[in-house]
Formats: sequence, structure tokens, C-alpha cells
Amino acid sequence: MRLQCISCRAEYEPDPWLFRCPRCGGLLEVMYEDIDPAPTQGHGVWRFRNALPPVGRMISLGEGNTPLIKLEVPRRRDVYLKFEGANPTGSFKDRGMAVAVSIALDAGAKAVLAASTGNTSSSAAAYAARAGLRSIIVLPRGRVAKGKLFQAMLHGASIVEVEGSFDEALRAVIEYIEGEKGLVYPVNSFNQWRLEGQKTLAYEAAAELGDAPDYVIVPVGNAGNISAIWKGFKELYQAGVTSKLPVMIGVQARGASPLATMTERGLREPAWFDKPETVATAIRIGRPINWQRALEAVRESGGTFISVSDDEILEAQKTLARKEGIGVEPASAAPYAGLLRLDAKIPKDSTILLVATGHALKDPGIRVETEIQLAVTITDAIKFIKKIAISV
Ligand code: AN7
Repeated sequence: MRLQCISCRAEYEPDPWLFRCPRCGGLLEVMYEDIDPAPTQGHGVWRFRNALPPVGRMISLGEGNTPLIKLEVPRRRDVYLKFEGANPTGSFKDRGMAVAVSIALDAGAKAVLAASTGNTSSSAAAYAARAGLRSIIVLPRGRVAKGKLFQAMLHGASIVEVEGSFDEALRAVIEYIEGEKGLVYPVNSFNQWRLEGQKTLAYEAAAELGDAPDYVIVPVGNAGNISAIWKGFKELYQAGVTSKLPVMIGVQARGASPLATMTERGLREPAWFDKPETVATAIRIGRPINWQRALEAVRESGGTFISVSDDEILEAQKTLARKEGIGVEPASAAPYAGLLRLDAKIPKDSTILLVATGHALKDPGIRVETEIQLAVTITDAIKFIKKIAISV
């Protein structure tokens, strides 16, 4: 196993504390001499231990193995949704955290540290608790969905809030880590070990579908997950497990769309958003740290980045909930909104995989319109039921 710089391709010995190329500052990728992507006996993502970094103690809460659900609404199309909300803390972050926290133990750390729009904090706090580590979480004040904050608190995280966006919170983490190494281990997605865990989504989906899908549509915030999933599909293809590589589509929320804006305008660098704003708080990120990895994934695969409006996101969330029975948080509905937008450009016989990253319960603050009638007596209640029953 080696670490390779994603920019200058220099190679380094594996080191749990190395996250940037000492030569050029680029982020790093985990490279293996030889991997076996077949699942083994074992727990959670560690079923794929022959394609993951070896660790002393495999921390797990049984993450992964999430439902792959074929959607009913898109007729004449095979659209599958990987429901990552079914992970132990309700998001895909658990796949990565199982690996990152195991590495933190090997690295001799006493605590993990993460900036978060919410889900990373829930996951880091739970997995740290599992491993007997403390967790320190940096959050954009007042901008994290209730369910996520509750989880971080429940699992005993120490919380630091900053005035500003996620990007400022992440800056604090990065600057802290530059100064101090050894005690507190960073588990944000610049941590290449964490992304190894997240690639297992590709392994599972390919096994369930019998091959790689033609399209994979992923919500993009800090741009780690789309990169990890692409890495997984590349490894499967190189190992001869799948016959093709998917086209990767990254979906951003319009008000936080540095990569989609770059693509639309043909820029060479992301169009950074200093004040990212969207109802999809999970992906309210203006400076995605993994932008180079994600750009490479999209380019290599022949895909693209697109953006969708908050209205499209909320409409997609409602459709998934009310027509498919699948409850996801707003960020996780972005791929479905993206599919609707791209529909005409995707050949009808394609197999499409939507990555639904987080559970609806994460964000109970979303306004949904519904009819509630207050019955004062049982007789009243029966009257209301009868009235509704007539209309079904
Ligand atoms: C539900 O929790 O960045 O593009 O700090 O929670 O890999 O960042 C969350 C990200 C998509 C975007 N969907 O993934 C955090 C955080 C959900 C998310 C993303 C997030 P990346």
C-alpha cells in the first residue's frame, strides 16, 4: 500500500498523519499493489477488508449493506436508489468513519476532530464513542439540522461553534492540524483513509446490480463521496469484476454550487461561494476541499456537475417520500432532482444509480404541507376519518 499525491503523483509510505503531499501540497490517495474486492465474512465495511487499509482493530457499527431500492415512478427506466439513510447514524458517513476511526486508534490518537455541516458530526461522535475516543466537532453556528446536532450531543461530542459557514469551520480544523499532530485525529474527507470506507458503496451496488450502473448521481458538498465512489468503481473495473465504468454526475444546490458553476461557465477553477446558501444544509459548502479529486472523477468518467434549485430539491424530496415511500433529507434528494433535469440527455436503456446519502429524520425542520384536523371527541375523530375515507 502507498499514498499517492493526486496532483504531482509523488508516492509515499503509508502514514496515518499524512494528508498532503510534502512536495506540492496536493491531497493524497490510497493505492494498493493488489486488492480483492470480493466481500468476506465480517462486520460492516470490513467485509471488504481485502480492499481496505489493514488496521489493528476494525471499528464497526454494522455500516453498509444499505437497501438498494428500484424506483416505481420513472417508468421505462431502471432507476435504483442506494438508501444510505439506513446506516447506523443515518448517513453514508458511517462507511468512512468505520475506517477513519480505526486508523485514529492505530495512530495513537485520543480524540477525533471534524468540521461538519451535521452528518459527519453524528457519525464521528458515534464511532469515536464506539472506539473509546473523545470527539471534537466544529460546527457553523445555527446552521446544522436538529437531528444531526442531537446525535453529536447524545454521543458525547465536545462542540465548538463558529460564526460563519462550514468552510470556516473546516479552516479551523486544518489550521489546528498543521500545528499539532499526535493527539487529535482529523476525520474530515481530506482524510484519504476515510474515503476508502466510502468507496464500499460502489462495491455493494455493483454486486447487487450484477455490474456497474451506467450513471451514478451523487449530491456534492465537500466532494469527497463522489470521488470515493468513483475510486471504488475504478477498482472493480480494474479487478475485472465489472464490465464497464459509470458516468459520474455530481449535483450541487444552486446557492452552493462552485463546481457546477465552474462547469457551466467553462472555468479552470471552482467558482468559490463565500456565503453558500441552500435549504440542503448538508451540502451548504462553498469551498469543497476535494474539488480536484471530484473534477477528475467527473472528467474521467465523461460526466458533469449540475446544480438544482431549492424548490427542485424540496419537490424531489416530496416525490421520493410520497410516491416511493423513501424518506431522505434535502441534500439526498438532490440526485433525484438532478435526474429529472437531465432526463432527456440520458439514454432510455441506461441503469441509473441515485445515492441517497442521509435519512429524512436528520432534518425535521423542513416545512411540509399536510392537513391536520383536531378532533375534540372520539365521535369527532370518527367523523373526520369518514370524511377522509370518502375522498381516498
Ligand atoms: C446527506 O457532514 O460535509 O460531497 O460535514 O451530509 O462528500 O461532502 C456532509 C456532506 C451529501 C456531501 N449528502 O458529501 C458534513 C458534510 C449528505 C451529506 C453530502 C453530505 P461530500
